[in-house]
Amino acid sequence: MLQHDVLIVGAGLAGMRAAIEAFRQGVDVGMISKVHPVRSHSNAAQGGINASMGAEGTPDSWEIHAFDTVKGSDWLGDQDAIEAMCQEAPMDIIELEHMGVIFNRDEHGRLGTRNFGGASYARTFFVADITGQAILHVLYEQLLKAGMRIYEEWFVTSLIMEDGRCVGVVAMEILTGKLMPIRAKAVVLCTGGLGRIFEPSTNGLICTGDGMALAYRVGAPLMDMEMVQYHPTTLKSNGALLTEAARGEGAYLLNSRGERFMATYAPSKMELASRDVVSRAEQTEIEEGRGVDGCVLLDIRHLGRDLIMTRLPYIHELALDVTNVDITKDPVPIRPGMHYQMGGIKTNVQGEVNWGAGSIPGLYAAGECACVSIHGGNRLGANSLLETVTFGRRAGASAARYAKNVDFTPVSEGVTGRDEARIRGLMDRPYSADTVARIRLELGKTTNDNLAVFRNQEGMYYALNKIKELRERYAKVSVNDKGRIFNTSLLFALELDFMLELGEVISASALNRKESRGAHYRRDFKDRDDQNWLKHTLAFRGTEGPLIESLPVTMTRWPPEKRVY
Ligand code: FUM
Repeated sequence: MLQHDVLIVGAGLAGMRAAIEAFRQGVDVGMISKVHPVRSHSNAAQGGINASMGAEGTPDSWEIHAFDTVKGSDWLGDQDAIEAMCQEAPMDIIELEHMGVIFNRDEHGRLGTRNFGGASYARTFFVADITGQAILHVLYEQLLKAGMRIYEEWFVTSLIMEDGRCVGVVAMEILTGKLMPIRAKAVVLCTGGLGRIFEPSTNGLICTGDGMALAYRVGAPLMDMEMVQYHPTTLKSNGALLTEAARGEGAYLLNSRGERFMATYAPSKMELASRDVVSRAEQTEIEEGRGVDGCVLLDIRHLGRDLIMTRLPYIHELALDVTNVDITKDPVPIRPGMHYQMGGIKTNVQGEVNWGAGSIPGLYAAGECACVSIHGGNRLGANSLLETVTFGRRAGASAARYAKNVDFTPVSEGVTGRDEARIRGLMDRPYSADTVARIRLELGKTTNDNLAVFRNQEGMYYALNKIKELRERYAKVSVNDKGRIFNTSLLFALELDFMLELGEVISASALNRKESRGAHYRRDFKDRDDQNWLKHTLAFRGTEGPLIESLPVTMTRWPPEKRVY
């Protein structure tokens, strides 16, 4: 039987960083990914990665970075985790640089930074507007150097549990369609986000929430799943991201009257207020009739062609390809679009799946699929790459330490039986006119219409009920491609099962929180209510759907304040 001391599921930045750290601890590490590692969605991260290194001429410090993050989170982030990340960030960036990431340099040859939203000082390190891609490729080189086993294009269908501990995974080799158990002393979930539950989304088609669903199904709670980030600058036609770095470099947001409307909503930070604030401002302008064909305008022209082509070449190409707008010459229409899930599998700062009242020994999580919780109600741009690296490293180290102290648990080959039956069920059903693609699209439209920048009770109920209906339809749908070899229709069907369950968790968590905080803005409860709602949402899997509980927020040194930009 295949086995590893530590098995990492997911090969984006969190997964790669976890794998490198576990390998350094001297244990046998395997990594499994449903795509080739450098096709992981971290590849799409554009603007940069945050760390406060006390930039010359500023009083910036890790404490100010931490405070900005707490404020960005609307005081829902856990301050112990935020402190750990901001303190360790400089070391993590320097290590990436030493591994070979060619970060931008300033005119003195030192690592140079750019501004980003919600930050008091410029502390975002970057590689033009392809920062995620640059880091991902460098970490991949490290994995190749280490020579660890990478299961490319394998899809995990379930976690193997024994006496409440996670002892491996069942996975399908996509090439053959064969299901196999992989035994592991520790499993680290680093499977990224769930963006494609929404349509459109800035996320790649592969972002289907797999790890969150896998953990949820074995009893782990999903925390703060109502906190879904809409990025202020996405293209209308396909939802593609135009990086916040454009505004960091000085781009304006304009309404149909040519006004920089952020002056009304965030007079001191303007276009660089936090994302929830900017997205709500844009949506208000659009809804009140000051939009341009369902959008507002991002105007970069005044930055000049040289700067655009040096620092933002990728979005120049993207806007030209997708909308036929040359951003050196014309403003480009943009609007808020689904970008990131702040919530996820509840972990502690060591990456262990642990919620105080319970834990799953042997199971770890890091990156977007996890909720440690750095981002609380709203993530600051460029804190996600940082989170992947810092908490990927921490989770990899903890998993390796754990693995050194336990033995492998016997796992029978028959453990694949339940998943095999599930797959046979999908394949053996007679031809259905209803399709996986149709259900997925309806799911995406439902969430995007009802769980977006502005929410209300009626819309969220509608979403919850509609998703229940979609789950009933899913139970009757068939996979019409009956082969097992590289059957992407089967893969999409398995992903959709995860997505529908998570859509239900998002809707139920959102309905439960009766206040507005961060990205969760309710028109029927417009204010933040610290007295009743300064707490995390925990969703556990029940037989009839999510069971909602709560958990206190960890406060260290920053009590709640009014949040203005
Ligand atoms: O706008 C961006 O470049 C996105 C960065 C992020 O989500 O952190």
